[in-house]
Amino acid sequence: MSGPSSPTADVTPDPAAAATAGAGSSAATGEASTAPTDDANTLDNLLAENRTFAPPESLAAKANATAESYQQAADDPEGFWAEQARALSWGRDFGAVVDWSDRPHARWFVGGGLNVAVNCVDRHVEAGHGDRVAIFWEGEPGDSEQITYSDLRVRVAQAANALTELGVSAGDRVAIYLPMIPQAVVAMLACARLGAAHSVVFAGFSAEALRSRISDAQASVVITADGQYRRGQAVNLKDAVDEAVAGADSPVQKVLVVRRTGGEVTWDEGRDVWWHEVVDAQPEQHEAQVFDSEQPLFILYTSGTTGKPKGILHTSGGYLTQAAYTHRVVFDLKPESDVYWCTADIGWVTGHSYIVYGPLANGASQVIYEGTPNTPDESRHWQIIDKYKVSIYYTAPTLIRTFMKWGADIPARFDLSSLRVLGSVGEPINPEAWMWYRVNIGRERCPIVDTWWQTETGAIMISPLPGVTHTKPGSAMTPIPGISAKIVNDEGVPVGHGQGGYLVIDKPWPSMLRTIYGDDQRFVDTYWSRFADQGYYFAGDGAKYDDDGAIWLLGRVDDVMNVSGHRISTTEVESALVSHEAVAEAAVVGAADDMTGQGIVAFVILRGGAVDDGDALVQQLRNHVAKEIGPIAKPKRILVVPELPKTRSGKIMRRLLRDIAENRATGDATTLQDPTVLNLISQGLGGNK
Ligand code: 6R9
Repeated sequence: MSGPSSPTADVTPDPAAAATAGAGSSAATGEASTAPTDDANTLDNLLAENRTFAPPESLAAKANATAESYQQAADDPEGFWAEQARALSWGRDFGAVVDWSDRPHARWFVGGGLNVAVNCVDRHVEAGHGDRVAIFWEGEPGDSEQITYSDLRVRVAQAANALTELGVSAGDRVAIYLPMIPQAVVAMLACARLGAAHSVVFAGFSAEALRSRISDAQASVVITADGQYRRGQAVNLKDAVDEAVAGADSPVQKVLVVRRTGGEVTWDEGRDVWWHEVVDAQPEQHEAQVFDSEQPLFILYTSGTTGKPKGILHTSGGYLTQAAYTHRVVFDLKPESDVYWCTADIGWVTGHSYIVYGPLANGASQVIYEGTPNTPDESRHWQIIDKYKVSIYYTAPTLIRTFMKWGADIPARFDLSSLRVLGSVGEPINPEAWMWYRVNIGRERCPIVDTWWQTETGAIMISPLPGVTHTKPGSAMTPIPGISAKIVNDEGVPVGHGQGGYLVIDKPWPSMLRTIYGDDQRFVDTYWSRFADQGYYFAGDGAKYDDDGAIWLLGRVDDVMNVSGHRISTTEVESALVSHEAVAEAAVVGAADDMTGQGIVAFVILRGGAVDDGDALVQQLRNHVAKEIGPIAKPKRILVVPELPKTRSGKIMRRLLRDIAENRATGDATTLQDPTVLNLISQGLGGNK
């Protein structure tokens, strides 16, 4: 593993040029113990937040977690995790709980064997819960379906048989590009059942994004649909798959297509097969094999600080243990009586861990909704909660802020009395949104769990426990039992209460990523070299302890933006812009945005000869980014400038661009190679919006 002096420019903030993307930047500026100038107001506001809320007594009395578990887990972490692992069904018992001898490569539940799909489905049927509804599925146009655990068992067995017929076997990679329909869950579980790793690609991503992910994972089969419903419209999906497969540097043998919208599709006779033809005809039984605890379960691509997305690899035993455990204690799940709903898409890690693996491993009944929250109108979520008597609701701050904008009178018209626990994930939740959520959705009865974690951590790491922990609006509070995290300064030394720095995880955890698929060196460099001396995992987030030692997350300290809870790298958007013929150079920053957390602002220098015809060009560039990456990465604003501010070593000083994007006086510019460029930029912007 590389030493502390190895190049880590991709994640190590340059003290001068850092603090580009996060909401807070004490860590990034290296001023770990003092509030940074840029964000002093935000920090002061956060730390002046002293409201606390006790867990409701009725919930505390019957909670799945206890206050003692923190100490028990700290005293004997391996014993604690072994106990959590034993809540699963193992086909072959494990020996050592964790092998950390080859750090930073961990192996969990060493030598153990299990089948993840059997744990999520078959064992509930065998335990007599076959008639329990696993999925209350709600389609966007209003169609719906109830799938019991017995139904799910049959569907997964049939899909596993079909995939076998299409040539998939253990160790293969299968790309899944599907909307939020039951087949998405079935497809993931069928891969897991066969020991094949799935790579789910968000169906809102472009053909180009799908192509690069198919190539990187060397997927042999793609599972998709003819189309999907979005905001009341049926839109084609299959075309993007055809384009992606044609350009992919991977031998894709088969494309399995679910008929969802019934729209026209082009068909490749030798390659394409309909789901309803090959899956529905399969036998309803499938013999499941036991796979090693470290069998790859999935690859999920996430934005890094360099252009190429990172294929985060998760394996089986440890991942499932922590996904199931956290789902049980953080949401206080009672599988016999709760109706759980996580509003994420399965294209994101939250959908993997808290729609598919955690809830199903726990035998939960859950709602899965296909569409957007304002179709047919802005009350759709409250209608669904009322209809299915949802008791646990897990969503993202960006959506909560959208609901705030739409108005409290909309949820007020619905019976939300079934709710008992509310969750938040994806980005820091501002205290105003937290309070709005508590008052207008939770009706001041429901604890809010603000859950911090990442694609890389696989499962929740920092969160209150709803029956145990006091909560504060905007704080993720403390690491859950079994997890050890710290806030450290630039030198890796833990900071005290009231101080800020970098968030690190100082002990291995079961659902930790095992590597970056196909690029183990990047795994070591990105996460383990910043604090190599201490052996800490570097999460890339800034954080602060308040005077009670509660943790407040302050956003990214690297060049990753967080737009509506989705990670998008500045470099990725810059590369997309520069790939347009009119653009010579581009710099992208995330600027604070009331609605989406951060909005993407791009500064572009045009090539000689390119004409700045204002709005038309800007629109063209925005569409170009949407085509290259996906609509989610469309810059909110694009500013054409004559120069970009750079340091002597040629690094773009995004911090200064962020000042401009957020309409502030620009901060310290003394390390600029050419201090006059800021004037040039400001003058140039005079005519721009
Ligand atoms: C689960 C997920 C991870 C990044 C993470 C952080 C931000 C997520 C948060 C939060 C503050 C929370 N983040 N949850 N920040 N409070 N409760 O979102 O994974 O897409 O990989 O994003 O999201 O910055 O580093 P992922």
